[in-house]
Amino acid sequence: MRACVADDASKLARIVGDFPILRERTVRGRRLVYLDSAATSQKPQCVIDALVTYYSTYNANIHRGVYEIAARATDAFEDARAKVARFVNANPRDLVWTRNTTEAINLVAHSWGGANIKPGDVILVTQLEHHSNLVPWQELAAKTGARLAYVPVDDRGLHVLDDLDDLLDGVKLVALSHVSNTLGTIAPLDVIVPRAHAAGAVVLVDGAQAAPNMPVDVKALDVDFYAFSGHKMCAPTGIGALYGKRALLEAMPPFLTGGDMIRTVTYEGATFNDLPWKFEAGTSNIAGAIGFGAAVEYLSQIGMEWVREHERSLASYAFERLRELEPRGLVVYGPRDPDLVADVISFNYADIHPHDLASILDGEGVCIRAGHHCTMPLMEKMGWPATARASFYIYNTKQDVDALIDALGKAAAIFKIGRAGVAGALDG
Ligand code: 7TS
Repeated sequence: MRACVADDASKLARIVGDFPILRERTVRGRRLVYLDSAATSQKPQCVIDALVTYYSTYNANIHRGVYEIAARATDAFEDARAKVARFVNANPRDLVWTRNTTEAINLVAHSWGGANIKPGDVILVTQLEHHSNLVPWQELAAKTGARLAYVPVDDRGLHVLDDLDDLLDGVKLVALSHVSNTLGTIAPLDVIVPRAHAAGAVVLVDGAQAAPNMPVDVKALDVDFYAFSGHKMCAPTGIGALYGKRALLEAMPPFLTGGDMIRTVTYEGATFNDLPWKFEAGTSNIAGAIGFGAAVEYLSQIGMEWVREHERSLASYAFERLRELEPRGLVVYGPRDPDLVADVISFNYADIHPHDLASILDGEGVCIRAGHHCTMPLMEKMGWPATARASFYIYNTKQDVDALIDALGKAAAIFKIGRAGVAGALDG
């Protein structure tokens, strides 16, 4: 297996070299410039190797076989859990494998929510949630007769906390994203979590965009639940995790039932397994979990402080370069401050539709996302039909930002964007 990371001055070049798709892939003869890691990250060779090694040398089901490769698969699966738990400073018993963040949140909504949310209860979310941290609560509220309330965000996408104590009055659950996938806003958890607890609420944090990009310590954050996805942090798709405080997880009924999550079954009924397996019904994504373990090991070698600093400096450079296009109608949304945002920058360019922009950029080998980013209520509140979004990760460079700016220049030429940012008014 190739060593993944060097900690010398050429660290970034070595990181890029760890990703075969970035090393080898071209798009229409151009270098692949991947600026869509908020959707899913690329995978380093060590993660690919971990999958290949599992499938080619010890593929077997877990928690049941007595033979050697089954024992090895079980050890690797549980070892991966320990690695992912350590990555967020959790005890492995408190870390449940899920398919992704969405499933982790649904697990809490069905299990904890079903047992604890009653008619008239209030669930507090924010105005910038991804649909995955909104629709499960809307459904739970509709089923139980509870109500949703919203922490507002201002025009820059920053949380408005002036009325937080009023909003928290009588709230049972606060569910919010650590980092917004549309605007990059980092939530002030240090303010919200203690005040939510003081008001008697349980706090669930959607960490899909935070766990990949910054150090996360669930104990220091003192959150009750923390959900995240492997695929946004170098791991395969189809594997995610839910951290929960032990007492809450112990008290929760199973989400799905069937094999692996039971202790005993009779014709009359069943008793359930210990944590975390009580929540892992059926054959798990064994390869995915092993790949997730390899991914967090890789990220830990790089260092999450370095990841945060690297993305801060890329964001800072991108804000500076994008500002050059502002006289021609480029608008950057969100806080526009590298200290307040994580991995994403949303923007629009004059009156070019973001989907057209994304297609033109694709022609230049630059991958960005366009659309509502699964935050339709936020887009409606802000009055944006859609935005273009560039997102950065460990392997992106300032050259990638330059490639984005050059490609935006091509789009401006195609749409004849003039100085005032008006299509058809090209002024050279
Ligand atoms: N929460 C946030 C904040 C997200 O950004 C996403 C995915 C999810 C939840 C759901 O994650 P999943 O792994 O369960 O799908 N966000 C995006 C995105 O911004 N572009 O594609 C997926």
